[in-house]
Amino acid sequence: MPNYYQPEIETASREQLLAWQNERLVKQVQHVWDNVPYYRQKMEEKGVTPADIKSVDDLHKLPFLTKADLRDAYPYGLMGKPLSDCVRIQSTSGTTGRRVVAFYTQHDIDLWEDCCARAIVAAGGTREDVVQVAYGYGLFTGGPGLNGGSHKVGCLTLPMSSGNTDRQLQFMVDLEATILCCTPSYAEYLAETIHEQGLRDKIELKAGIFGAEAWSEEMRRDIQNSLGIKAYDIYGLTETTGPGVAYECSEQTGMHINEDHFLAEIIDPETGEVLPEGEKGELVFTSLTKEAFPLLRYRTRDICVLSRKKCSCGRTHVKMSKPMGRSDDMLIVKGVNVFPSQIETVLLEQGYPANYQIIVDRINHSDKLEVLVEMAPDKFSDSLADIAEQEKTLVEALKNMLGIYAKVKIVSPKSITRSEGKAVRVIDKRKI
Ligand code: DLL
Repeated sequence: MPNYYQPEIETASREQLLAWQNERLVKQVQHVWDNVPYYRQKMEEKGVTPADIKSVDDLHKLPFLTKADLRDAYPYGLMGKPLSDCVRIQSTSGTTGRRVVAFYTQHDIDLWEDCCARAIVAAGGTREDVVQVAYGYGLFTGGPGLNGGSHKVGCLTLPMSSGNTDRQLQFMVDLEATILCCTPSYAEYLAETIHEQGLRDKIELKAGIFGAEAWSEEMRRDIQNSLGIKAYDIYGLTETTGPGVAYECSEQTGMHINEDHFLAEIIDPETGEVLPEGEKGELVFTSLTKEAFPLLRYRTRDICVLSRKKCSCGRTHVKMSKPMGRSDDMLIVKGVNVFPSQIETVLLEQGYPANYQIIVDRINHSDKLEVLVEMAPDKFSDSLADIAEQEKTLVEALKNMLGIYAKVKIVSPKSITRSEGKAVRVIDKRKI
């Protein structure tokens, strides 16, 4: 059984990593030039040829790819291999426009599963573990990615998919699952149900690998306390394979990017200018090893910060901060940028659960922001005056965080729909 902690790669020196990246980049650019006419044309329009790309230092010369390009080229226009070499597709849910369909050769799947295996190992996983995969299976990359990674580590894998909460808990208890993989919002829901059903002492979980949506440090604390586990973040997107592009280690201070497969840049989302390490901006990925869907300089729209600070786990790969939400998740309310994650931080800091709904509307030509939040059990009160006081405190805390007024309504426990996959926190009525 291979060991998916790969110190020769994961703790490689910066020079060694750069050497791999340089070699792979040159090869990948040639592969794309030869096989993806859509991107070749973009390079030609910019006056760049493969001969101009000799190392990572030349990356900035390449054109960006955006979600709009993916739509333009849908479904087959960005493929780097003939269909006969491909064995799988995965796809996004298509909530923000046309679906993204990504293609994989068997080699692509192997490398993707290696990346997910590294994530499981970094969360303490070994072949002794029982991994409950409660991400959706099917077109969504979450289930298949972690499933494959878990097999590679040699864990006993429970391919639960998302939903059917009672069945999840039955298997979790009966098969003594030790690692739970799902969205953080579903982890919250499972934790809530575990407590309601008095199962807290019957579960053996030690770790969770949670991602696919933005979640705050406060939510991490909440889940860790309520399940008695360590909660690790995992990041990825369909366009770049799926989960496992980056994952957290024991330090829990950001996610190591699998730099031997993905080159990361941070750019200014307005100007496209590459920003120095430590500055906040849009994350851009170049896949160095993918064959079937080899995206170069793909703009993720996720806003984060990269850091090369030494990590206590020994891994040398660059770390990305938790994405602060996608640039297209960002709401502009009365001209002010509002990220749902900022609202979540305030609610959890004030002791409310992570069950909330953000409603934005435009009434009489003016934007209105409203936040519905469930009453916290330990703050429960029947007194309207008490509730009004609690709402007032939240309004003030939100104003401090966002700089604008948000109406707050405290609603009954369990009245906001729970999520089994990615939570839908925002209803923007201005777009309906
Ligand atoms: O969500 C892949 C995935 C599955 C990642 C399971 C982790 C775990 P998509 O459906 O294509 O793929 O959505 C990708 O989700 O651009 C981010 O905006 C967001 N996202 C993914 N992971 C995180 C995370 C999967 N850990 C989009 N924190 C990305 C915040 C995340 N946002």
